[in-house]
Amino acid sequence: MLRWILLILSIVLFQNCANKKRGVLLPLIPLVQETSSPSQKSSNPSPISNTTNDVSNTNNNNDTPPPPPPVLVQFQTTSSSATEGTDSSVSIVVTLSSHLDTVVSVDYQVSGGTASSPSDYTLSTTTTLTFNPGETQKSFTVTIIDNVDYVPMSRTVIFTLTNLSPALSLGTNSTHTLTIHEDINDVP
Ligand SMILES: [Ca+2]
Ligand SMILES: [Ca+2]
Repeated sequence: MLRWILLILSIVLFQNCANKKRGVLLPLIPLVQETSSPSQKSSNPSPISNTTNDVSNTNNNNDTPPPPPPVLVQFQTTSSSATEGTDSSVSIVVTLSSHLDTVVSVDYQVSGGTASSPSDYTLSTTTTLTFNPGETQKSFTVTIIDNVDYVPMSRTVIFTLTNLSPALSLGTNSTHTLTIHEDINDVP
């Protein structure tokens, strides 16, 4: 009977020892797996981070280019002159700083001066200058009137530009002064 008891105790002790060993060994498996998986994770993420960097770099490279400088519209010169009785007309030139691919326009108008219309000068009824694609220069004509009145001084006509197309900006030569000298034949 004692032998049976000792035998059973031995079996129980052996199983406990075996269970304890399993208890130690079994956790080794997940530990090994966890140890190996981070190394795999650490080796794989690098391309991802590089890809992210590449994307950011690509975004920087694809930034929209800066807008082109504005196209300036202005008078070619700020002044001109004509003599009544000698010059029948004067051509005043308006320019663009560079050509465009679209049609743009600007209006010219009289904004001041001492000359009178129609006794001293006349203008075309159309005061819009239209620049077709590729054009950078337009002009308008001022007709000088040969009257019989004598004015002991020169007269002026001041022109300005208005109603610019959105693609245009006003340049430095934003006004033009035409001086009309008196006709010596009108001197009394
Ligand atoms: Ca005259
Ligand atoms: Ca006159």
